[in-house]
Amino acid sequence: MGYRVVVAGATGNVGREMLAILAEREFPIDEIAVVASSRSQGNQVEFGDTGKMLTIKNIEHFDPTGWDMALFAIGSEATKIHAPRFAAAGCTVIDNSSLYRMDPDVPLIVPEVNPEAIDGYAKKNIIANPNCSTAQMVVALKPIHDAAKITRVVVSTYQSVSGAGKAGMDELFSQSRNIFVGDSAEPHKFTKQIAFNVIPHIDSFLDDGFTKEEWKMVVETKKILDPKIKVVATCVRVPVFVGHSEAITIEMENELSATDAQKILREAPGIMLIDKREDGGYITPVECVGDFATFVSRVREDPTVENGLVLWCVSDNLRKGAALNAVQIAELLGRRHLKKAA
Ligand code: 11C
Repeated sequence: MGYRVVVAGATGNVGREMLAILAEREFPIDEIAVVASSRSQGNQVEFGDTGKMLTIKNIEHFDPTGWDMALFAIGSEATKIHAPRFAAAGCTVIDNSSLYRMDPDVPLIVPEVNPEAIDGYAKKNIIANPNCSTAQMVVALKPIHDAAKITRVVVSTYQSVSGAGKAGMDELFSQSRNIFVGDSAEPHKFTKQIAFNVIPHIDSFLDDGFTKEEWKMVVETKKILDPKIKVVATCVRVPVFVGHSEAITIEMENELSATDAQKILREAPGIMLIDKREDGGYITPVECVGDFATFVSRVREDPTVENGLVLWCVSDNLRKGAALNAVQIAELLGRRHLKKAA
């Protein structure tokens, strides 16, 4: 016996990936419903590559009673309206927005890192999925933290335009083309030209000069991995369609050589170590698209501190950073709590 599953926001980048990954991983489903705003009502989406077409229903009129779980990818405003309604009807919400991530009554889960935290989900019947740049970083940090106790992390990100939705991808495509043919490269979605450029600004600015994206990496890492770890981030948008990259500098309480770190990372769940120390012996974002793994390359010792490592981490932001992590949470919820499927 399988689950009755709802995907909310099935027309967006993340919602489409959720459907694809549910199908790819053969998540046990008895019935699936796709819901979105009234604008998309009646449109059809394919359930992954199964050939099965699903008709989108209006979320406003959808009754979640009797549905086991809903994967939400609809943004914070719509989530605020619908997540409590679904949760109260007994349908567990796995939410990809930032709305509930720091709520103490809502677990923020990366299954490779803090699976046990899901046990508190029943307080609100909502489970939060982290920001994409946090998710891949904590997967890479977890085995190193277990081995040598991380005290401080300095991270610079190189984030793809798909993190800003389809409009971000369209802007990179049209600006690149326009620049080639001599047309206007005026920005609309981003604050500056993104084609052939990089922008050190993701999400809104806070009073201390950091951006909200940078703040999320700090507070979400503390909630998922360890509240004692100090994190400072610089988040940058780069002209890449899919795949976020991160240069991560780590300080630890105990010594851990680069060779030992490589060994630990090679064995760690969710990680693919590609680290050959030769031309091309590392991963780049175009190579990780469509993959489930968090890739780690260029592991080396930091000679400027007593116990330090530096590494390069790349993952498909629409998968591990969003849809895959949400489906892994659904699998974890099923295994630990619902126990319905065989
Ligand atoms: C980006 N990380 O790349 C953002 C997208 O809090 O879930 C995801 C924002 C979030 O723009």
